[in-house]
Amino acid sequence: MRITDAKVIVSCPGRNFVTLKITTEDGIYGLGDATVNGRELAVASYLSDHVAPLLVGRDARRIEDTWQYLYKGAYWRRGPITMAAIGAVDTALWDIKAKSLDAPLYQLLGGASRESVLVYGHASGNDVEDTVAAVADFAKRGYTAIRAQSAIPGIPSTYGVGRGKLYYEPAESGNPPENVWSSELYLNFVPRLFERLRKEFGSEVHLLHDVHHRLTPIEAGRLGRSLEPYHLFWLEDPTPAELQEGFRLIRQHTTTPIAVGEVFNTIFDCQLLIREQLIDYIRNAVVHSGGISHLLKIAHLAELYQVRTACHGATDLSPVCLAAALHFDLAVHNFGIQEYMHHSAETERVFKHGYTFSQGTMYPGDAPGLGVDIDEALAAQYPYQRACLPVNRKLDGTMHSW
Ligand code: CS2
Ligand code: MG
Repeated sequence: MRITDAKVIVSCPGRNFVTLKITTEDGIYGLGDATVNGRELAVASYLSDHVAPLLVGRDARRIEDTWQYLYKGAYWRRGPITMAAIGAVDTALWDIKAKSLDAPLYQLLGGASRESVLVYGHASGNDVEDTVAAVADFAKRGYTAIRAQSAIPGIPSTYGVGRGKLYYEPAESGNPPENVWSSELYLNFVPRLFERLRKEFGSEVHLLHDVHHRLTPIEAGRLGRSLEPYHLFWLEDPTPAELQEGFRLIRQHTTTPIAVGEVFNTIFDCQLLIREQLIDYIRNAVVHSGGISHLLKIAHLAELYQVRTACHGATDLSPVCLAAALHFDLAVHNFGIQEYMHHSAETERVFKHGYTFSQGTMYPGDAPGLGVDIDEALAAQYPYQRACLPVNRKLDGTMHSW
């Protein structure tokens, strides 16, 4: 089954997406998401200029060999751009293989381990009561797991407070918007938010929160301990995770479950966190972590240490990535939860998919392959628009993690 074409489609239906389409001599084609928010053209060029010419003529069925060929063959290994490009190729080849066998992808990953996939939604508000109302709205929509983010009194802008009700798109056109941050104001505020949420919603609903890389390990330990009375489902990205051993400090101080990994791109970024059980959920995304093949290796390592998967699923990961994640989620034994942020109406028109949402869970569908397609003619009507993620500065102007 020779590859005859590998095409990169850059489109901006509501936000920028990079999609790889690999076609074989049999006419079967597969899709892979290659979107890295704010750095889309870097991946598009990596694919078009350096990878696509290597794919034409290769046997599309040789997924693992192609992965190793592109990973070891790059010499300069790892990193978000390289691994998103490899991830797109890998995902597209799995799509082709499943289509050629006339089976939904999850059937090739061991078959279904569950009936459907638990997902969480994103509620946010401009203050506590606004966030309570937003959580109530998601509960009404049938979500049983809800992430809650609120603006912080005294800080003019912060992560996770969406511009729309259903989804959160942080990238803005032009140069990076500048956000402002105060860990002290944040640490004093968040426990009040979750005390109020538990009072309103009781103990049943799963409540999640994303710190978004902004605390030191000891501050994260303090926050985790202060939130223990409200038994969060998880506290996400409590501290920048380049220093994996920093999480030992957090673990010493709190039993609040920890989720990390959306910015990771290989198993090496998280193998210490997993082996020492410093985290409870690993968040690598199909698109950013070398595709289905590498994500399976991460999941199987995590299974040994009772760490569960929780794939990143923000608006800036395309429906191609979400479809792949849902097949992965349905099959892996140690699945935890799937992030589900709605895409814009334009995105939904460009990417037709078979996945569905019902009562707080999702299902990938049973169409052969990923069950997702791209309308290339419609995609061409949405040209790329330069956009950047915000940057973040402390009150005194010092650069901080966004
Ligand atoms: C967030 C994302 O979904 C999440 O947990 O961390 O919104 C993240 O900020 C974006 O994907 C960045 O592009
Ligand atoms: Mg996050």
